[in-house]
Order: sequence, then C-alpha cells, then structure tokens
Amino acid sequence: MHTTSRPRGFTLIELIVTIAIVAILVTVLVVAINPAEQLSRSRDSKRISDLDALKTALNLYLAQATTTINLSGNTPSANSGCIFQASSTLYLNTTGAVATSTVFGASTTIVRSTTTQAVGSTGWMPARIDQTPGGATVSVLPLDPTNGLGSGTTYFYYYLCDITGGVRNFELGATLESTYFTSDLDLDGTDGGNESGRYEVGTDPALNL
Ligand SMILES: [Ca+2]
Ligand SMILES: [Ca+2]
Ligand SMILES: [Ca+2]
Repeated sequence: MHTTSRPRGFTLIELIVTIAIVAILVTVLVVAINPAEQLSRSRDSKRISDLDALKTALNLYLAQATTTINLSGNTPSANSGCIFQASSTLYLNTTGAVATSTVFGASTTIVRSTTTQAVGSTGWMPARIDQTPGGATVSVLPLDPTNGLGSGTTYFYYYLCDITGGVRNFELGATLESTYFTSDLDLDGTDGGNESGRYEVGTDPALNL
C-alpha cells in the first residue's frame, strides 16, 4: 500500500506559541533600542554640532576681523555690553519668556529672545560674524531641534558675550537631554563650564560669563 504525505498547516497551539515568541522578541528589541533615548541622542548630537559650528564661526571672526569687533550687534547700548560694557549679556533663540532666574541666576540680563536666524546684527546671536573677511562660515543661525521657531523655555540655545580688560569673550550653550550625552559621556559635566546639564563652549576660560 502506498501512502502519500501532504503538507499540513500549523496547529492553533503552534500559532499561539509563535506569536508569543515574536511578541517577546519585539519587546526585547524595543527595550534594547529605546527609541525615545535614540531620538534624544540625535537631538543632542545636533545641539553639539550646531554650537561647535557657531563657536568656529565666532573664533574665525575674532581672529580675522578687520573692523571693530562687534559681538553684540549694531547698536551698542547699556544692555548690549560686548563692545563697551563689562557686564555680560544674554541672547536666547526662543521667543519664550525664559525666567532669568532659570538661566544663570537672576542677575543676568536677557537682551534678546528671538528665533531670527539671520547671520548678523538681527539674528538671535548678533555678533557681526557676517563681517568676517571672506564671509561667515555659517550661512544661517541654527535653532534648537526641540524648540525650532517656537517659544519653548526648556530647550533653547543661548549666547553670552562680555569684555573685560579689553578682552572680548563669548559663550554658547544648550540644554542636553539624552542619557548617553549627560550620563554615559557626561559631556555637560566635562565641558569646562560652570553648569552641569548644559553643554557649554566658548572663549571664556571658565565659561561662566
Ligand atoms: Ca552630566
Ligand atoms: Ca556644562
Ligand atoms: Ca556657563
């Protein structure tokens, strides 16, 4: 007698077990990859590269400027201290009303809070890097990836400048959010600045303008 075998389908039990295994694998994968942390990390990467690019542009301007160095825009006044005043001034790339007490202490004067990205006196970072011989190395001022053109008061970029004893200094910073950059690498704590939680770069020796 000749028997023929024909392919059989999955039993219900086999299907349930397979689905359960796939579900467990997906869960393990999601936990391992941690999408939220990945997004935070990618936003932090942008913050770090944005500030480093601005720092490079400012350093080039300081080194090569042939006109009077102007770190605070066109119209020096009592509050735009990076030409004539010793006190530091603070510029933010958000239209939000950030409380001065949450940014470097209440004594700091916020002189500009805008998302204008123009390179030059009207941008949120008003140093005249547009007057760098050969042009600025950035064509547009970057914005914090979370805040963008918004009014957020948690995530934003800031810029500070001052002049002390004829020496002009600047500082740039951003608040970081990812575990990778704030804990694993501790970039905010090892940047030489005076604030943990923020990534700080600039020419001021202690980054505490
Ligand atoms: Ca840290
Ligand atoms: Ca820091
Ligand atoms: Ca600082």
